[in-house]
Amino acid sequence: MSAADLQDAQATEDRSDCEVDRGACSKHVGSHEVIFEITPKPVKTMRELGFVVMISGLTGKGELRVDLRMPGMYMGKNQILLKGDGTGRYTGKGIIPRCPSGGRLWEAKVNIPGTGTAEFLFNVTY
Ligand SMILES: [Cu+2]
Repeated sequence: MSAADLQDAQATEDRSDCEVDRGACSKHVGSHEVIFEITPKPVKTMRELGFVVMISGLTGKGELRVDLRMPGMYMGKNQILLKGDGTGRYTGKGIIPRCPSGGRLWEAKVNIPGTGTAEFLFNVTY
């Protein structure tokens, strides 16, 4: 496959890096493992969703902020606050709006205090 062919294939292929309908996704940020999950599945727009983030080594009872956005399109500010239970598990609820152009790719940016962010790219279902 030529470089141009490869580029074409990448432009049309699914850009998600988290198959959120199949289970939890995991990334490493600094020394932390960050596990991200949304329920119920399939993950649909315009309904209340449960967000769960588990972070190894961050066991506070404070709040964790998740920013939801569509890559390349402003869909309004959508921040979800997750509450820690003291074991590294953070839970909260939020809604993903319907995209007027039918786009399905969303990014959840998990803000980890003092460390940075973990980004998860996933598709929603209509
Ligand atoms: Cu959109």
